[in-house]
Amino acid sequence: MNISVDNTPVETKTTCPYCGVGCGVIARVEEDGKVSIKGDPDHPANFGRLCSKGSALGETLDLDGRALEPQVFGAPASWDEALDLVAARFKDTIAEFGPESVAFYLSGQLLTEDYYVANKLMKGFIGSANIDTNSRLCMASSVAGHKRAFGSDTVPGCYEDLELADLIVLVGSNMGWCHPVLYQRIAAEKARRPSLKVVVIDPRRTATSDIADLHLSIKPDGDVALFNGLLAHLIETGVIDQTYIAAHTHGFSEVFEQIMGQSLADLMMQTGLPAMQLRQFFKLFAASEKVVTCYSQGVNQSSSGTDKVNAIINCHLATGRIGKPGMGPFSLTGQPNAMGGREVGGLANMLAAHMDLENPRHRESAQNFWAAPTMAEKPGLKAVDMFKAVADGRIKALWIMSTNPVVSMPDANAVKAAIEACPFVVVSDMQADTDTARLAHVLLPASGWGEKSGTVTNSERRISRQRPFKAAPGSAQPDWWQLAEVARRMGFAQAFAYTSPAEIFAEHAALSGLNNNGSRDFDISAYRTIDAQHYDALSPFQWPQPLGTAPKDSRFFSNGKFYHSDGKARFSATAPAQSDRVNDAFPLTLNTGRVRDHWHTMTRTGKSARLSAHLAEPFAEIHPLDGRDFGIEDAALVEITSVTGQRVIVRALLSERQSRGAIFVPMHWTGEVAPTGRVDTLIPSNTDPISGQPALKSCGVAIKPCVMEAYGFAISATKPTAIDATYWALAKAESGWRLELGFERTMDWTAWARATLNVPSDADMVGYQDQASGDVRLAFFDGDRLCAALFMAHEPVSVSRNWAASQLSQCFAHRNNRVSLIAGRPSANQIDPGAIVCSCFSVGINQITDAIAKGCTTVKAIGETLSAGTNCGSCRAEIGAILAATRPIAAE
Ligand SMILES: Nc1nc2c(c(=O)[nH]1)N[C@H]1C(S)=C(S)[C@@H](COP(=O)(O)OP(=O)(O)OC[C@H]3O[C@@H](n4cnc5c(=O)[nH]c(N)nc54)[C@H](O)[C@@H]3O)O[C@H]1N2
Ligand SMILES: Nc1nc2c(c(=O)[nH]1)N[C@H]1C(S)=C(S)[C@@H](COP(=O)(O)OP(=O)(O)OC[C@H]3O[C@@H](n4cnc5c(=O)[nH]c(N)nc54)[C@H](O)[C@@H]3O)O[C@H]1N2
Ligand code: SF4
Ligand SMILES: [Mo]
Repeated sequence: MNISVDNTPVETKTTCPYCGVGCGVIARVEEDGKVSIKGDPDHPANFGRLCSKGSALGETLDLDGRALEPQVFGAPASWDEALDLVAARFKDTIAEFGPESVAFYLSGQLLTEDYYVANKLMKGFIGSANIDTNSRLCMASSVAGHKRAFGSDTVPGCYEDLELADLIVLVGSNMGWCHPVLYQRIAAEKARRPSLKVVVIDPRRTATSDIADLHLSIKPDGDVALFNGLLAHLIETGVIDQTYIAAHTHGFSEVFEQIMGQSLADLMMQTGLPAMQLRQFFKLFAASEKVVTCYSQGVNQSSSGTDKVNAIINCHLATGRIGKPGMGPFSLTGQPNAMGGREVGGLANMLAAHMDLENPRHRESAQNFWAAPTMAEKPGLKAVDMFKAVADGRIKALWIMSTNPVVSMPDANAVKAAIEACPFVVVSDMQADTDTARLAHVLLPASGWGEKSGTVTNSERRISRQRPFKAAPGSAQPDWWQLAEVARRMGFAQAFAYTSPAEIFAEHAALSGLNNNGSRDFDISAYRTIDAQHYDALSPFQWPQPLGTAPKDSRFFSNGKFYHSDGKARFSATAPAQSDRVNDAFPLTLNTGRVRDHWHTMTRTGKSARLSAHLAEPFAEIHPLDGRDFGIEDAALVEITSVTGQRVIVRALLSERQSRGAIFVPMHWTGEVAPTGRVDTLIPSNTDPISGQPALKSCGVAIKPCVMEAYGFAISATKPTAIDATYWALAKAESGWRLELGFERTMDWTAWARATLNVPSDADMVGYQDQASGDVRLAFFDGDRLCAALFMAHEPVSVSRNWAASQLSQCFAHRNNRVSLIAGRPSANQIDPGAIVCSCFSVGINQITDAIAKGCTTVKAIGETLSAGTNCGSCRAEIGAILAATRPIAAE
């Protein structure tokens, strides 16, 4: 903990644990123990800005649900008991069935030091490469594409390029919601320099498209065809750089053969885009020397993910637009340490320090350096295959760390069944009740953000420190410590005698320089002897930084030199995806991804009421015409099925932002908070043949209305328990919880409410029941305080959610307030904020439309009146959209 000598709280500089932008954060533990958070003005990723998730970090640090002590077969245990058991079971399994019978499944949210230790233990000491991570679901296609093109997994550019570019193309990236601070940097630059053009390529019109000069609503997986079409256009119009191609690349003629001669009609068919838009995009790209193409999961998570990456890179290589200020392909990393995981070789087909597992010289170097007894010699199982091997019994001991595969893997129920059947499962997590942690034989409590110490690397290769500012609760321990303790108990004491992350970082830095001499891109050997004090003080720096050099901001490939043995880059011939996923039985494409204010499986963002208010239940975004065709109304419940045989039930949101023939369902909802909302149960585990990354954005599904006998909404001061309903979705509210409900049969609602909402037996009940309409309204009071309320109806209930949730903190001494609560709407003197738009200041849509009616005509004016949009800015696009939609009415 950081307490200064005179006992006043001090500020700790650390890094945000969410997305790959890697913003610098200043955390301050106040005297009352609360943690206040602000952006670090000196951090080169964000210069003081934070998005809604980053700003709310202080609200996610409570102990609710935290794993506080080790558990062995469901019972509390000491660390010694737990670690001895893990080591013994792994050792015995290896002795009996060989090293390939065990596996680690890790995460891009581990710190580099955790990751380094895990990789060293598995690849050098256990002697298997069965170590894979959720980065397989995230970055694998980019890694494979980079290696194919450059001979190394290198992101060439840096964030500054976005401010130097004349054209930014965002492909399969909802940057406005998923990399918000980078998006704000672009928006600010565009406001300053309107000649900067932005093109968004995404089947949906997202918040990101709101600053786009051109939005291409591409057909799912039309990207390879589009970029091949672009390359053909660049060739035909003489925009390609023949000198660059000749001097620095190989393979152009094969690609040329493949892509030329395609008709426009064909291209229109494959991309689903009108000729005019295609021409507009091609011309813009051709005319803009300084172009950055950013891409994310709409590219990577596809059965043609690697080809998409290479089709994009081909266009940059052919024009020589790479490695120079304001230009280049730019893969946006998702997780805070997706990049760091790749540095330590955290995937099944990599070695450490960007060395190749299949290169005998590299293996030998690593083995000597580690003094390792037995090196893995062949690639291990990639995530999807790893869980298949767990299912069929080839893997008998599995350690899952910092990831929640029961929610996030495709064919999630098959993954769940595999874990359930596995003879020995260890889970290290901060939370005790995640869908995955519940299945652990041994649960190891991990210290989390704010408690642990180490480094992360962001999308622009910048390494920053995560520093602790509070003690870990219970007996939680960092992941590197857990791994090193098990390694020692397995007999590898000397190689894992670490006492601090600083020692691990120094070893990692030393390995990066080993026999390197510029032959590998990743080299941070300048830090190979760093001591604890300098590690503590380490400022963010970009790699590479070889021994004897000072930190400097850098781009790769500015000299036209790549990492294939001949120093040249490669063009790759690419093939458009086969679009055989939809058929008569499953006629719509299921697209999945993220929402603005939640992080993955919500184990942290779900703790913040502010973040939960933006979108409080799982939903499917459906085009209104598809809604009409399938008989689905806005706000109704919809049932989604797929070839996996599973069904998902979520709320329908009809929106013209969605393209026809496809629906979008977010990935965030879990068995903990909305059991019918686990969208990954629908997605079959098809993968990209090169990268092994699953196609998470394009499975065929069927939809139909899910008609319930009764619908409900509840608020409760205490966490509801044992929820018996067909559909439910639980979210945190200020002072309690909110719960959406759907029932296939009616019940005794009073009894249901008392049991589920934990109503004290002596609470006062106020309510009414209308037999004809089926409306039931019940509220329970403990003195002047509201304990719980339940609103039931035959139709989806039209109670103002955020207003109702805010009632949990109100005083109910006055009878009128009780009546208005039962009526489900505010009395005349109260304001109903409506659905929350700005989560930083909890400003709802009704307040915004009210401000518009009172004369606010710009986003800025709304900011000045309500503060909305003035902190992180993530909601500015939505405020703009509300203004646009409201203007005609306001003008009347
Ligand atoms: N708020 C928030 N931010 C996050 C995260 C989070 O959980 N929440 N997670 C982080 C992580 S780990 C990651 S990986 C990133 C992901 O960041 P993004 O990749 O930006 O996010 P996604 O929502 O997964 O998908 C991006 C877009 O791809 C589009 N898409 C789908 N299919 C296609 C296609 O065939 N072609 C094209 N061109 N586009 C397509 C989708 O419509 C979607 O809008 O976000 C990071 N940031
Ligand atoms: N349908 C669909 N599925 C997807 C995606 C998609 O777009 N669509 N995206 C995929 C992508 S890109 C990703 S990255 C994955 C993410 O999916 P997951 O990795 O499964 O999701 P998280 O919720 O981030 O899981 C992190 C877990 O680690 C815990 N944790 C946090 N900090 C620590 C720590 O320091 N140590 C330990 N031991 N535990 C910690 C958290 O409590 C949480 O349980 O989902 C993938 N799945
Ligand atoms: S953009 Fe937001 S989530 Fe991403 S690192 Fe910055 S503050 Fe964190
Ligand atoms: Mo990710």
